[in-house]
Amino acid sequence: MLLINKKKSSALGSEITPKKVYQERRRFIKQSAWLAAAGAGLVLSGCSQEGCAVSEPIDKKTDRPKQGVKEQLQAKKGKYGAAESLTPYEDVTTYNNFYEFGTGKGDPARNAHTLITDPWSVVIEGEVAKPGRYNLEDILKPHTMEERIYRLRCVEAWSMVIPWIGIPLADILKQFEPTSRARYVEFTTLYDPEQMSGQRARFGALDWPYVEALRIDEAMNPLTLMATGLYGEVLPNQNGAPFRLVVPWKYGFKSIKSIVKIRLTEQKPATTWESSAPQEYGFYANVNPEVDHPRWSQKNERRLPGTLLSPNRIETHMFNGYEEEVAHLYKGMDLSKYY
Ligand SMILES: Nc1nc2c(c(=O)[nH]1)N[C@H]1C(S)=C(S)[C@@H](COP(=O)(O)O)O[C@H]1N2
Ligand SMILES: [Mo]
Repeated sequence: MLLINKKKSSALGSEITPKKVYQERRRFIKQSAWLAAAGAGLVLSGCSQEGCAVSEPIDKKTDRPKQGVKEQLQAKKGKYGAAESLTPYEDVTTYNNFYEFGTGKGDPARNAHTLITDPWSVVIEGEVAKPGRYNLEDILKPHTMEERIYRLRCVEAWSMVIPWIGIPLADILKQFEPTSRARYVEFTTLYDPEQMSGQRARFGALDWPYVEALRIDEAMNPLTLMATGLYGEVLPNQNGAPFRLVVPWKYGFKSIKSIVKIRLTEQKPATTWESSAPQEYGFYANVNPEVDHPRWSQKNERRLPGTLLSPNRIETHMFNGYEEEVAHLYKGMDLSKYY
C-alpha cells in the first residue's frame, strides 16, 4: 500500500538517508515558514534522488534507527518545536497510549504487531456530498505528504516532540465535499478484538470503539493533521497506523489512532474519554495550564526523554504553545467551563 507519496523515485523506506542530506533538509525545514505560506512552503515530495528527504535511517531488522540518531535530533529550530529537541524515535515508539493494546506504556509496542494495516479502508459518512467506503490509498493519492514537527502533550502531564508525516485534515475533508450542515467531525478507531488484545480484556479499560471528534473549524484549522508516518517512515502500529489524527494544541487523547470511520455531523458527537469521565476529560481538551485536572496540576509537564533523577519538567503553555494559530477559535468561551 502506498502510504507516503513517492513522486520521483521508487526508493522508500528501504533506502537509507545519508545523514548529511537529512541535516541539510532539516536546515531547509527550519528556514521555511511553511505555515505563513499557507502550508505551501514545506511540501516535501517524499523521495527524490537525494533519498527520502525526511527519513531517519531505520534498521529493518530491529525496526529502530541505525546509528548516530541522537546527534541528528538536536536543535530543531523553527516556528514549531522552536529550540526543542526531538524526542528520540525509541521513546516515541515505545512509550505509548493505545488502550486497544493494553494500558501499560510499553504494551502497544509489544502487542500492536497483530494489527493488519494493509489493506485498510475508511468509511466517510454523514454530512458530505461523497460518502462511501474508500481504500486508504485512494484517500491519500491526490495529496503530497508534509513533515511537521509538533509537540504532543498528554493529559497525564508528559510530552514529546515528534516529526510527523501527514496531510492537513482540511485537504482530506474537502475531497468529500462537506455540506453546509456539517458542524462536527467524528472519528472512530477500528474495533476488532481479534487483532486488538486490549479489546479482549474482561474489564475493558474503555468502551470500544474509541471515538473522538472536533468542531468543524478545529478540523479545518491548518495545524490539524492526518498522520501516516513519523521520522520519515510509515507509522509504527503502536503510534496508530496506518492513519491517525494529530491535533497539537489539544491533549493527546483527542489524537485518535487507527481510524476506520470519519463522520460529519450536525450534532455534537459523544466521545470516549468525555463519556467515561466527563468531570475529568472535556470535549475540547485544549492544553491549558490554568485549568487543572481534578487529580493533578496541568501547569507543568515531563518532557520525554527524562530519567528518574532528571525528570525534565518544563512549563506547560496555553494551547501547547500554538496560541497564535488557534486562540481565535475559542474567543468569548469560558475555557474553565469548556475544558
Ligand atoms: N484509538 C486510540 N487512540 C488514542 C489512544 C488510545 O488509547 N486509543 N490514546 C490517546 C492518548 S491518551 C495519547 S497521549 C496519544 C498518544 O499517541 P502516541 O502513542 O503516538 O504518542 O494517542 C491518543 N490516541
Ligand atoms: Mo494521553
